[in-house]
Amino acid sequence: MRWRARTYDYVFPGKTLVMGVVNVTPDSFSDGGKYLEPSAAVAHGIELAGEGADILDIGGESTRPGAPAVPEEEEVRRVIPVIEALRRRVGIPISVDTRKPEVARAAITAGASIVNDIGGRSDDREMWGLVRDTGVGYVCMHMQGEPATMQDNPSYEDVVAEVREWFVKRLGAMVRAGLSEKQVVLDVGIGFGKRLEHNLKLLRAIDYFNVSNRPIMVGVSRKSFIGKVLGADTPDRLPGSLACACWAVSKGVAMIRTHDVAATVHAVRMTEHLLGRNTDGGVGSS
Ligand code: HH2
Repeated sequence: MRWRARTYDYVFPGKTLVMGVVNVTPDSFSDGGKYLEPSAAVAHGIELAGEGADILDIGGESTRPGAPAVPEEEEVRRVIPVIEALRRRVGIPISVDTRKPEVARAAITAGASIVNDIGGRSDDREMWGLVRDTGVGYVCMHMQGEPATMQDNPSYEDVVAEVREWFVKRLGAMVRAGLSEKQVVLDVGIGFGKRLEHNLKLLRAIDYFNVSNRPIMVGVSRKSFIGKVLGADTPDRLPGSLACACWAVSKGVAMIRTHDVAATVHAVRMTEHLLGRNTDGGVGSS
Protein backbone atom coordinates (compact mmCIF):
# COMPACT_ATOMS: atom_id res chain seq x y z
CA MET A 1 0.00 0.00 0.00
CA ARG A 2 1.15 3.56 -0.72
CA TRP A 3 0.77 6.76 1.20
CA ARG A 4 1.30 10.06 -0.61
CA ALA A 5 2.01 13.28 1.24
CA ARG A 6 2.84 16.08 -1.20
CA THR A 7 6.32 15.17 -2.53
CA TYR A 8 6.70 12.19 -0.17
CA ASP A 9 5.68 8.71 -1.23
CA TYR A 10 5.70 5.88 1.30
CA VAL A 11 5.26 2.18 0.65
CA PHE A 12 3.96 -0.21 3.34
CA PRO A 13 4.67 -2.75 4.62
CA GLY A 14 8.09 -1.20 5.09
CA LYS A 15 9.90 0.73 7.75
CA THR A 16 7.48 1.78 10.51
CA LEU A 17 7.40 5.58 10.60
CA VAL A 18 8.01 7.38 13.88
CA MET A 19 6.25 10.73 14.19
CA GLY A 20 7.81 13.01 16.81
CA VAL A 21 5.50 15.39 18.70
CA VAL A 22 6.27 19.11 19.09
CA ASN A 23 3.57 20.78 21.19
CA VAL A 24 3.71 24.58 20.95
CA THR A 25 1.18 24.93 23.76
CA PRO A 26 1.05 26.08 27.38
CA ASP A 27 -1.18 23.20 28.48
CA SER A 28 -0.51 19.90 26.66
CA PHE A 29 -1.00 16.98 29.02
CA SER A 30 2.59 15.75 29.14
CA ASP A 31 4.82 18.65 28.02
CA GLY A 32 2.64 21.76 28.20
CA GLY A 33 4.66 24.99 28.39
CA LYS A 34 8.03 23.39 27.63
CA TYR A 35 8.06 24.40 23.96
CA LEU A 36 5.74 27.42 23.84
CA GLU A 37 8.59 29.73 22.86
CA PRO A 38 9.25 29.28 19.11
CA SER A 39 13.00 28.92 19.69
CA ALA A 40 12.43 26.11 22.22
CA ALA A 41 9.98 24.35 19.88
CA VAL A 42 12.38 24.58 16.93
CA ALA A 43 15.30 23.29 19.03
CA HIS A 44 13.11 20.40 20.21
CA GLY A 45 12.08 19.56 16.64
CA ILE A 46 15.72 19.53 15.53
CA GLU A 47 16.55 17.28 18.49
CA LEU A 48 13.74 14.82 17.61
CA ALA A 49 14.86 14.74 13.96
CA GLY A 50 18.38 13.93 15.18
CA GLU A 51 16.97 11.10 17.27
CA GLY A 52 15.54 9.50 14.15
CA ALA A 53 12.02 10.88 13.76
CA ASP A 54 10.63 10.31 10.26
CA ILE A 55 8.03 13.09 10.58
CA LEU A 56 7.56 16.03 12.99
CA ASP A 57 4.00 16.78 14.14
CA ILE A 58 3.58 20.42 15.19
CA GLY A 59 0.52 21.27 17.30
CA GLY A 60 -0.72 24.57 18.72
CA GLU A 61 -3.84 23.38 20.56
CA SER A 62 -3.96 20.88 23.40
CA THR A 63 -6.70 18.32 22.92
CA ARG A 64 -6.32 16.68 26.31
CA PRO A 65 -9.64 15.87 28.02
CA GLY A 66 -11.25 19.09 29.20
CA ALA A 67 -8.99 21.36 27.13
CA PRO A 68 -10.55 24.66 26.00
CA ALA A 69 -10.57 25.40 22.25
CA VAL A 70 -7.83 27.77 21.06
CA PRO A 71 -8.82 30.63 18.68
CA GLU A 72 -7.62 30.19 15.11
CA GLU A 73 -5.37 33.28 15.11
CA GLU A 74 -3.62 32.14 18.28
CA GLU A 75 -3.04 28.64 16.87
CA VAL A 76 -1.59 30.17 13.69
CA ARG A 77 0.62 32.48 15.76
CA ARG A 78 1.99 29.48 17.68
CA VAL A 79 2.67 26.98 14.92
CA ILE A 80 3.56 28.90 11.74
CA PRO A 81 6.94 30.35 12.81
CA VAL A 82 7.93 26.90 14.10
CA ILE A 83 6.92 25.17 10.86
CA GLU A 84 8.71 27.79 8.75
CA ALA A 85 11.92 27.40 10.76
CA LEU A 86 11.84 23.60 10.93
CA ARG A 87 11.12 23.38 7.21
CA ARG A 88 14.49 25.05 6.62
CA ARG A 89 16.37 23.18 9.34
CA VAL A 90 15.29 19.51 9.06
CA GLY A 91 15.07 17.28 6.02
CA ILE A 92 11.95 15.36 7.08
CA PRO A 93 8.29 16.09 6.40
CA ILE A 94 6.36 18.36 8.73
CA SER A 95 2.83 17.58 9.85
CA VAL A 96 0.43 20.07 11.42
CA ASP A 97 -1.80 18.78 14.21
CA THR A 98 -4.95 20.85 13.79
CA ARG A 99 -8.72 20.61 13.44
CA LYS A 100 -9.03 23.98 11.72
CA PRO A 101 -8.88 24.34 7.91
CA GLU A 102 -7.42 27.88 8.09
CA VAL A 103 -4.61 26.73 10.37
CA ALA A 104 -3.95 23.80 8.02
CA ARG A 105 -3.91 26.18 5.03
CA ALA A 106 -1.35 28.50 6.65
CA ALA A 107 0.75 25.50 7.70
CA ILE A 108 0.78 24.06 4.17
CA THR A 109 1.83 27.46 2.81
CA ALA A 110 4.61 27.46 5.42
CA GLY A 111 5.78 24.05 4.21
CA ALA A 112 3.78 21.33 5.99
CA SER A 113 3.28 18.13 3.95
CA ILE A 114 0.73 16.43 6.23
CA VAL A 115 -2.45 17.49 8.03
CA ASN A 116 -3.06 15.50 11.20
CA ASP A 117 -6.76 16.13 11.75
CA ILE A 118 -8.18 14.91 15.05
CA GLY A 119 -11.43 16.68 14.19
CA GLY A 120 -13.93 14.00 13.28
CA ARG A 121 -16.48 16.65 12.29
CA SER A 122 -19.45 15.72 10.15
CA ASP A 123 -18.85 18.64 7.77
CA ASP A 124 -15.30 18.58 6.49
CA ARG A 125 -15.77 20.13 3.06
CA GLU A 126 -13.29 22.93 3.64
CA MET A 127 -10.57 20.74 5.16
CA TRP A 128 -10.98 18.00 2.56
CA GLY A 129 -11.00 20.49 -0.33
CA LEU A 130 -7.70 21.86 0.94
CA VAL A 131 -6.19 18.38 1.29
CA ARG A 132 -7.41 17.45 -2.22
CA ASP A 133 -6.09 20.63 -3.86
CA THR A 134 -2.66 20.58 -2.20
CA GLY A 135 -1.99 16.82 -2.31
CA VAL A 136 -0.85 16.71 1.32
CA GLY A 137 -1.05 13.56 3.42
CA TYR A 138 -4.07 13.38 5.71
CA VAL A 139 -4.39 11.62 9.07
CA CYS A 140 -8.05 10.88 9.74
CA MET A 141 -8.53 10.28 13.46
CA HIS A 142 -11.61 9.01 15.26
CA MET A 143 -12.94 10.99 18.22
CA GLN A 144 -16.25 10.69 20.04
CA GLY A 145 -17.39 14.19 21.06
CA GLU A 146 -15.16 17.22 21.64
CA PRO A 147 -12.01 17.47 23.79
CA ALA A 148 -13.82 19.65 26.35
CA THR A 149 -16.33 16.92 27.17
CA MET A 150 -15.17 13.73 25.39
CA GLN A 151 -14.23 11.85 28.57
CA ASP A 152 -17.45 12.70 30.46
CA ASN A 153 -19.30 9.59 29.40
CA PRO A 154 -17.86 7.86 26.33
CA SER A 155 -20.15 5.03 25.29
CA TYR A 156 -20.22 2.44 22.50
CA GLU A 157 -22.14 -0.78 21.99
CA ASP A 158 -19.17 -2.25 20.13
CA VAL A 159 -16.26 0.15 19.98
CA VAL A 160 -14.28 -1.88 17.42
CA ALA A 161 -17.19 -2.28 14.99
CA GLU A 162 -18.30 1.34 15.40
CA VAL A 163 -14.86 2.88 14.82
CA ARG A 164 -14.31 0.66 11.77
CA GLU A 165 -17.71 1.60 10.36
CA TRP A 166 -16.90 5.28 10.93
CA PHE A 167 -13.70 4.86 8.88
CA VAL A 168 -15.65 3.18 6.07
CA LYS A 169 -18.10 6.11 5.94
CA ARG A 170 -15.39 8.77 6.24
CA LEU A 171 -13.27 7.25 3.49
CA GLY A 172 -16.32 7.05 1.23
CA ALA A 173 -17.12 10.71 1.91
CA MET A 174 -13.50 11.76 1.33
CA VAL A 175 -13.38 9.99 -2.02
CA ARG A 176 -16.67 11.66 -3.01
CA ALA A 177 -15.05 14.99 -2.04
CA GLY A 178 -12.25 14.27 -4.52
CA LEU A 179 -9.44 13.11 -2.22
CA SER A 180 -7.33 10.20 -3.29
CA GLU A 181 -7.45 7.33 -0.81
CA LYS A 182 -3.67 7.24 -1.19
CA GLN A 183 -3.44 10.49 0.79
CA VAL A 184 -5.14 8.99 3.86
CA VAL A 185 -3.87 7.34 7.03
CA LEU A 186 -6.38 6.10 9.65
CA ASP A 187 -6.02 6.51 13.42
CA VAL A 188 -8.44 5.06 16.01
CA GLY A 189 -7.79 8.03 18.34
CA ILE A 190 -6.64 6.37 21.55
CA GLY A 191 -8.00 8.39 24.51
CA PHE A 192 -10.32 10.56 22.42
CA GLY A 193 -13.78 9.81 23.85
CA LYS A 194 -12.74 6.35 25.06
CA ARG A 195 -12.58 4.59 28.41
CA LEU A 196 -9.77 2.25 29.41
CA GLU A 197 -11.57 -0.82 28.10
CA HIS A 198 -12.32 0.91 24.78
CA ASN A 199 -8.63 1.79 24.31
CA LEU A 200 -7.54 -1.77 25.10
CA LYS A 201 -10.12 -3.28 22.73
CA LEU A 202 -9.06 -0.94 19.91
CA LEU A 203 -5.39 -1.79 20.38
CA ARG A 204 -6.08 -5.54 20.56
CA ALA A 205 -7.94 -5.32 17.24
CA ILE A 206 -5.70 -2.69 15.67
CA ASP A 207 -5.02 -4.68 12.48
CA TYR A 208 -8.78 -4.76 11.80
CA PHE A 209 -8.87 -1.06 10.91
CA ASN A 210 -6.98 -1.03 7.62
CA VAL A 211 -10.15 -0.18 5.74
CA SER A 212 -9.50 -0.03 1.96
CA ASN A 213 -5.95 -1.14 2.71
CA ARG A 214 -5.10 2.25 4.26
CA PRO A 215 -2.09 2.50 6.62
CA ILE A 216 -2.84 2.77 10.34
CA MET A 217 -1.27 5.20 12.77
CA VAL A 218 -1.32 4.88 16.56
CA GLY A 219 -0.81 7.56 19.23
CA VAL A 220 -0.36 5.99 22.66
CA SER A 221 2.55 8.03 23.99
CA ARG A 222 2.27 8.76 27.75
CA LYS A 223 -1.53 8.50 27.61
CA SER A 224 -3.67 8.10 30.72
CA PHE A 225 -4.91 4.58 29.88
CA ILE A 226 -1.30 3.44 30.42
CA GLY A 227 -1.31 5.25 33.76
CA LYS A 228 -4.53 3.47 34.69
CA VAL A 229 -3.15 0.02 33.87
CA LEU A 230 0.24 0.53 35.52
CA GLY A 231 -0.56 3.10 38.22
CA ALA A 232 2.09 5.33 36.60
CA ASP A 233 2.16 9.13 36.47
CA THR A 234 2.78 10.84 33.12
CA PRO A 235 6.62 10.99 33.39
CA ASP A 236 6.71 7.25 34.18
CA ARG A 237 4.69 6.00 31.22
CA LEU A 238 7.53 5.40 28.75
CA PRO A 239 7.81 1.62 29.32
CA GLY A 240 4.04 1.21 28.89
CA SER A 241 4.10 3.43 25.81
CA LEU A 242 6.89 1.36 24.26
CA ALA A 243 5.05 -1.89 24.98
CA CYS A 244 2.01 -0.54 23.11
CA ALA A 245 4.18 0.71 20.24
CA CYS A 246 5.88 -2.71 19.85
CA TRP A 247 2.51 -4.44 19.97
CA ALA A 248 1.23 -2.12 17.25
CA VAL A 249 4.29 -2.76 15.07
CA SER A 250 3.81 -6.51 15.46
CA LYS A 251 0.23 -6.01 14.19
CA GLY A 252 1.41 -4.13 11.09
CA VAL A 253 0.74 -0.54 12.14
CA ALA A 254 2.55 1.84 9.77
CA MET A 255 3.18 4.87 12.00
CA ILE A 256 3.72 5.55 15.70
CA ARG A 257 3.18 9.08 17.13
CA THR A 258 5.40 9.71 20.14
CA HIS A 259 6.98 12.29 22.45
CA ASP A 260 9.95 9.96 23.10
CA VAL A 261 11.52 9.51 19.70
CA ALA A 262 14.92 7.96 20.55
CA ALA A 263 13.47 5.21 22.74
CA THR A 264 10.60 4.54 20.33
CA VAL A 265 12.89 4.27 17.30
CA HIS A 266 14.99 1.66 19.12
CA ALA A 267 11.97 -0.29 20.34
CA VAL A 268 10.37 -0.23 16.89
CA ARG A 269 13.56 -1.26 15.02
CA MET A 270 14.15 -4.12 17.45
CA THR A 271 10.58 -5.33 17.03
CA GLU A 272 10.91 -5.20 13.25
CA HIS A 273 14.07 -7.29 13.42
CA LEU A 274 12.42 -9.84 15.68
CA LEU A 275 9.60 -10.07 13.17
CA GLY A 276 12.15 -10.65 10.42
CA ARG A 277 11.04 -7.60 8.46
CA ASN A 278 13.36 -5.90 6.04
CA THR A 279 13.27 -2.25 7.04
CA ASP A 280 15.84 -0.92 4.58
CA GLY A 281 13.51 0.18 1.82
CA GLY A 282 9.96 1.28 1.49
CA VAL A 283 10.28 5.03 2.04
CA GLY A 284 10.86 7.47 -0.76
CA SER A 285 10.68 11.13 -1.57
CA SER A 286 10.35 12.74 -4.95
N1 HH2 B 1 -2.96 12.37 20.35
C1 HH2 B 1 -2.77 13.63 20.77
C2 HH2 B 1 -2.72 14.68 19.85
N2 HH2 B 1 -2.84 14.46 18.54
N3 HH2 B 1 -3.13 12.97 16.75
C3 HH2 B 1 -3.33 11.73 16.29
N4 HH2 B 1 -3.46 11.49 14.97
N5 HH2 B 1 -3.40 10.65 17.14
C4 HH2 B 1 -3.29 10.80 18.49
O1 HH2 B 1 -3.39 9.79 19.23
C5 HH2 B 1 -3.09 12.12 19.01
C6 HH2 B 1 -3.01 13.20 18.09
C7 HH2 B 1 -2.61 13.91 22.23
O2 HH2 B 1 -1.23 14.00 22.57
P1 HH2 B 1 -0.47 15.39 22.79
O3 HH2 B 1 -0.38 16.14 21.52
O4 HH2 B 1 0.84 15.18 23.43
O5 HH2 B 1 -1.33 16.12 23.86
P2 HH2 B 1 -2.16 17.47 23.82
O6 HH2 B 1 -3.36 17.21 22.97
O7 HH2 B 1 -2.51 17.72 25.26
O8 HH2 B 1 -1.30 18.54 23.24
